Amino acid sequence: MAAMQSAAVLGLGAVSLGRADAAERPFVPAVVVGSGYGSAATALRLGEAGVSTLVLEMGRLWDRAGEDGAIFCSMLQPDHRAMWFKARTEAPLSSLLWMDLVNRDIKPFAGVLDRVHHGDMSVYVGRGVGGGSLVNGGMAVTPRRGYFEEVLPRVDAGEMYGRFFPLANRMLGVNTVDRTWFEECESYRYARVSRGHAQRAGLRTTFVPNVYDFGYMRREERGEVPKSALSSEVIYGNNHGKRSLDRSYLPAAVGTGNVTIQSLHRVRSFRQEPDGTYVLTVERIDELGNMLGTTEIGCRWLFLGAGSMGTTELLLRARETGVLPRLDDSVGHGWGTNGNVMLGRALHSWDRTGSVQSGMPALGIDNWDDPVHPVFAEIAPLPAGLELLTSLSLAITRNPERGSFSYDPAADAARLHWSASQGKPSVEAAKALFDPINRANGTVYRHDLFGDSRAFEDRFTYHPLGGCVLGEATDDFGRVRGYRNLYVTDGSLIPGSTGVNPFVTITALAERNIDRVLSEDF
Ligand code: FAE
Repeated sequence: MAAMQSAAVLGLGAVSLGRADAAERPFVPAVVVGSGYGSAATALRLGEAGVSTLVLEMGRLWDRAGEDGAIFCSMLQPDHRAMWFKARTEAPLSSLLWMDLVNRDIKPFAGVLDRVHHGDMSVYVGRGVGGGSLVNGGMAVTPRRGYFEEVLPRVDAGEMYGRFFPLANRMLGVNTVDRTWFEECESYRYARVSRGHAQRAGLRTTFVPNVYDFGYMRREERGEVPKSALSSEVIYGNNHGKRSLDRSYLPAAVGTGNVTIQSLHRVRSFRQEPDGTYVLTVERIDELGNMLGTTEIGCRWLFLGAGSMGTTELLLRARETGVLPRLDDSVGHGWGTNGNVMLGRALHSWDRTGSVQSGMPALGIDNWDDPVHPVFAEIAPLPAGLELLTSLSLAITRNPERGSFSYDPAADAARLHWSASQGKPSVEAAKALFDPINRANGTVYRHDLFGDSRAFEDRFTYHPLGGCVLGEATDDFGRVRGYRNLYVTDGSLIPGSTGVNPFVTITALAERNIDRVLSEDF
């Protein structure tokens, strides 16, 4: 497989970023901020159209092996590579038997996973060239058409399901697990056990496609190739097997000859010049967080793909500091958690889940048709390397609550407003699904996994969505209202919920929007 190809293919350094005065200021036709799903799709299509494009990513390029010969560290032995400038890891499952056995002290570094704290809610995001694709579970789910139409009613669903979802799936390298192998392999025993429990409660499960190469995973199980998914790798990066964006869209974008990616470049702010061009203020940092300097870069077309949290902050700062006063009032609204709740159930001794668990989920409990509490629950691994007799789930629920952002001038940062009570609908829905599963199987919730005695963890999300909602803060194709040649191209366009894991939707929507923008605005 095309592993470890990133550095050369991504061809860094082709644009030299000079001093900050206008005469010397580098100018590129298009800038894309961030290098996650929306950005990667946008950069590729710009490059193919012959538009010289610079991608600015605040995280590092994950191309160099550490002293242990691996690019990423494993979940079981996290080190400085694990997290974005933290002194201690902040894993979603923070305790076992109420003991602080999971997290480790680490050296602050430009690591791959960030947990951004905002009062009662914290948000996990990927940092690096490839954004969330570096850390996520690879679950590549096309949402139900009916729900998609409800969430984004102004988007032509026929075109999405006929053209852009298939395109996104193809480009991302989505594949499905071989059913025969799934039924007999050791590494999905945990999923089969949970499926059995769901079925006993009369519930339906469904196979979930993934961008992890299932052929590679089978060879891992046979001991033929270095292990990744079967070696507790997920959330802090996968050394093999996963088709993250640095192995799909981004090399293709750079391969057009028109796209350059600069890592460790954090866009601080941007303004518009009287001639309508944009000037970005960009901080260059090193892997230890030292500031190397600030640079200005000019561009004609500016695409914001810094993720729901990053893009919303950039636009909010621009509006609230008076730099882009015509930005719509809806910027900073319509944010949601995709109804995320995590929970674990303690199983009987005969329900062994296995000490080797694939880090890439392949099954979900699909109860989205429930009229009161629709839930799509991913059967998640607990790859601790030992038998824990536990079934872990990440439930995606239909939570109507929405958060909003305000600008804090003292910190020059966006603050998310989301109160603990807003997680209640998610917890109720997860309970409505898993209480009957427990009853049917004589199992109970674990209360020792999330730092206190709660069974349902709704204080974090993996799926931040919204903040610059399509058709509100932007037009129906991501053009930011009030300003020409300024676009949003990431999860912030989606109003808080997709009903399934979101990256396929984010990618397909970005493909649709850039297709229209290239034909009308260039
Ligand atoms: P995203 O991928 O977050 O990329 C934004 C990029 O912009 C990042 O690389 C940032 O470092 C960068 N950035 C931010 N601010 C700046 C700035 N000021 N200057 C320069 N760069 C900046 O955005 N989704 C699924 O569909 N399936 C899964 O199995 C799944 N599992 C997940 C597991 C974990 C642990 C996590 C954290 C997420 C998971 N997700 C999953 C969510 C998915 O990764 C996420 O929805 C997408 O990555 C969001 O894509 P965006 O393009 O919006």
